[in-house]
Amino acid sequence: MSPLLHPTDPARAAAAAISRASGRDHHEVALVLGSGWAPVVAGLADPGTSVTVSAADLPGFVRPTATGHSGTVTSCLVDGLPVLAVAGRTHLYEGLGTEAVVHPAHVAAALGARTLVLTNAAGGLRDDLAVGDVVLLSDHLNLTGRSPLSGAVFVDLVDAYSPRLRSAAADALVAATGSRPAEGVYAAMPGPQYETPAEIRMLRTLGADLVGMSTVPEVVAARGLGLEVLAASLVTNLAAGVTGEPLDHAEVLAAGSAGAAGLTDALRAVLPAVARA
Ligand code: 8IG
Repeated sequence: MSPLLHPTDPARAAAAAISRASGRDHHEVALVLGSGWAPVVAGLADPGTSVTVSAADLPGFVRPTATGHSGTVTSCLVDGLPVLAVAGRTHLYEGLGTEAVVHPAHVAAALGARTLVLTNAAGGLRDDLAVGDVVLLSDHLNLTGRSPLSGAVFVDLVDAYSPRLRSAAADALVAATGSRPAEGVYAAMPGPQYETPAEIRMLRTLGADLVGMSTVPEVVAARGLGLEVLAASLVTNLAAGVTGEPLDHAEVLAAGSAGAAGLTDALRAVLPAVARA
């Protein structure tokens, strides 16, 4: 099916600049690294294949404001596969609009990527989730009240989180880490405040397993652009009211960094697997 959306002009310009800087005009997979995942860029690339551009030097990217988001765009090979890794996403709560939030998805499409891999840090809502777990998203609840689409752009979101890619990623993770990742439904909240305990009870009642402030706009745009999507959350906290403890952003980020070594191995296994799937 031909896509309902086409990459924006700034995304095409950014893609052209990335191709020029890297000497690669095609990137098979684009990867967006959320909080806690950014350190993996250093260990992801096949040695000597990595070219990093500051996001600030590329059209359409805005300087990230949240702590833990570095704002770099790296072209590299992962097990021979051309990958674009964007570290430092824009969030809805920054107030810069949905276009800035979904820009990496548009750049991915402009670079010819077939697959977008989105990562984030999230609060765990389900009893069997623990801090440090990687959870593959199976679906979402868009509770942001926002859409990156406007006009009569009726994007289908059944199987938005590709079952094919989830299965390939899960098998790759079993091989790389010895354990099969859980799957879960991600609820996107506008933020930037964390939830109240009553909101957490509400989210559980609604069927959410994870809660965060990102990813969903990018998924919506990516599906409109015709990209296949894989998304993964790193559980960095048990959501407010699950433990009764207050949530601290610094502690949430520290939990993210602690898991980074394992995440590099996980992504080095998953990216080629989803590209071959
Ligand atoms: I990391 O508990 C992370 N991001 N809304 N709630 C929301 N976003 C988050 C949370 C959380 N943890």
